[in-house]
Amino acid sequence: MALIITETQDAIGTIVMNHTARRNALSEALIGEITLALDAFREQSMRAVVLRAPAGAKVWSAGHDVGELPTGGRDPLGWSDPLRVLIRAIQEYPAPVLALIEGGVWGGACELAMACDILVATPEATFAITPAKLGVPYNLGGLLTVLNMIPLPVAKEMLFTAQPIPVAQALNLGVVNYVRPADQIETFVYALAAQMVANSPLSISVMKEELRLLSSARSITPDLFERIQGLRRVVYDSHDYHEGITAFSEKRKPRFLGR
Ligand code: YXS
Repeated sequence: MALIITETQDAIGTIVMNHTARRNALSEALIGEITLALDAFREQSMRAVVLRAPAGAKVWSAGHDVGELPTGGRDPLGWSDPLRVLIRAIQEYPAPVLALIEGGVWGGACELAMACDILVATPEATFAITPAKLGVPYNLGGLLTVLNMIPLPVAKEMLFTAQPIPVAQALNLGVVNYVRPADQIETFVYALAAQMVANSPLSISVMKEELRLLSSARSITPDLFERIQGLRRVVYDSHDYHEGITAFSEKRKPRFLGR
């Protein structure tokens, strides 16, 4: 069963995440279909991509598929983790990717939305960054995506509370470009995409890549890298990480012991 619906029109490719039974949890299978669609759009020289859930969705995406997170002893968000692969695919796609957001955006799906170039959401949309709720040590690249989008105090609030923020706050912060009612958002997003499609694709793709390189340019020493890897290993090897994952699968609140 296809987990996405794709269409192309006027040099705009559309990907509808359509695994609604699992609230578009970003499983390896769903991510595989999305990345294949992006490859096809690149082949077809699509000059803009719209990433969305079905119209009227209450959940845009429930984030990383928790059932696919390792239960301990292995970095849950390593370089080749499907979510990391998807984030890079979006950031490296050589044209604007517009997130059309309806419903709740959870966990790693917040980073997916923030990896897009333009975010347009309905008034009901919410954003919750949830590693702390599961005991997950988010990875450096993921935190950089967040930090490039959200002022530090708000990023810390979202990361430490794991609670959703309303789209009005996201708009005030500049995380979201526009808020439009559900009955107008589709027309608005495709008109915005059409404006970009009418411009020079070469100029836009080069500027998108320049901005990606500039926003990820950070000096990090081997010592610093190894210290961070060690800190994260303590977390994903901990009782609390295993408890967070287990509690989710058992549909109960986790009991974190701080070890
Ligand atoms: O019980 P069944 O088998 O029907 O499955 C249920 C849910 O278990 C499943 N599902 C998920 N499965 C794997 N991973 C997920 N992230 C996930 N989310 C949902 O989908 C079926 C329907 O879910 P249900 O009944 O809860 O739907 P609902 O409409 O009542 O509630 C929708 C949500 C999104 C509010 C609720 O499903 C929810 O809170 N999901 C978890 C959101 C979340 O905490 N995501 C973070 C995932 S971890 C992640 O992204 C990163 C690793 S991190 O944590 O670092 O950010």
